[in-house]
Amino acid sequence: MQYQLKDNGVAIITVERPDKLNALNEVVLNELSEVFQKVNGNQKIKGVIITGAGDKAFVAGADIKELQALDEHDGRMTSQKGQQIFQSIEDLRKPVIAAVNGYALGGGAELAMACHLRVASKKATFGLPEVGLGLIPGYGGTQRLPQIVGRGRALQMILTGEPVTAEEAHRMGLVNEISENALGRANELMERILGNAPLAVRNAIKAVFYSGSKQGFQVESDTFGRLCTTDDAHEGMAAFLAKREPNFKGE
Ligand code: CO8
Repeated sequence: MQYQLKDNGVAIITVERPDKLNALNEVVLNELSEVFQKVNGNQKIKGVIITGAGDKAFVAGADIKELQALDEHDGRMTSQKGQQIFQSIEDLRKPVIAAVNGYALGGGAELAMACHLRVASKKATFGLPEVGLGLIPGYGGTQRLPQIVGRGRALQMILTGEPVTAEEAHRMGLVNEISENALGRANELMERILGNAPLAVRNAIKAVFYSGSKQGFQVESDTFGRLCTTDDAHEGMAAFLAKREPNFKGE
């Protein structure tokens, strides 16, 4: 895995196992876990972009060779471990964008789904082929995909195991945008997001993840109220009324 922190506070994480199309083995999963713990605790990091090394794959899934050796207990534990790591990505209160540059299959599609936004290259494909291996998605795919694209489309992908093209994924809302240069576009989107008030961005991510739950509206209004008292909200509204650019400090 490669990790780069840019001057603008954006961390670029590149899953790199080129000979295996960046498939997630235990080593790579552990690296992902560690890097997201660091990202969470590092104030200098404002946002994260995840991509895959090379021009063929984002991540072609969990490593099938490792899956082959699992018994019931280890299978459950491995699934739970991956779920926790991916949950820590979704729970990060800094924007996380997947720049999907090729195959996003199985655990790779699930990794992309745990990110807040997905930008795909034209040749990207998304699929959950696990049923063809006698398995089901185990890193959150049965839960996140229906939330993103609806139950019918999710079941079609999960039950047929057939991949969808970037265009199809875009049509069904699985990817936000398609671009000739997914990483470049992910960087542009990140810049745009980071130009907004940091506390507002952070809390917007949090509030959106309560959508569909009973507390969602309460979380929204409580959060709205708290943000009303921040310096950045005072600055943002004053700047609008004075017809000038805001200068946000994240306070
Ligand atoms: N695991 C291990 N090795 C892989 C994987 C993978 N997921 N994907 C590709 N590779 C390896 C190939 O075995 C090959 O290795 P080698 O050169 O040593 O033979 C190398 O990468 C290149 O792959 P191909 O030669 O197959 O490349 P092609 O261009 O011909 O095909 C494909 C590309 C279509 C992407 C093909 O490689 C493929 O179908 N890969 C498997 C995709 C897949 O089924 N992914 C889902 C895996 S299961 C999963 O992700 C479960 C997640 C939940 C786990 C829960 C924990 C318990």
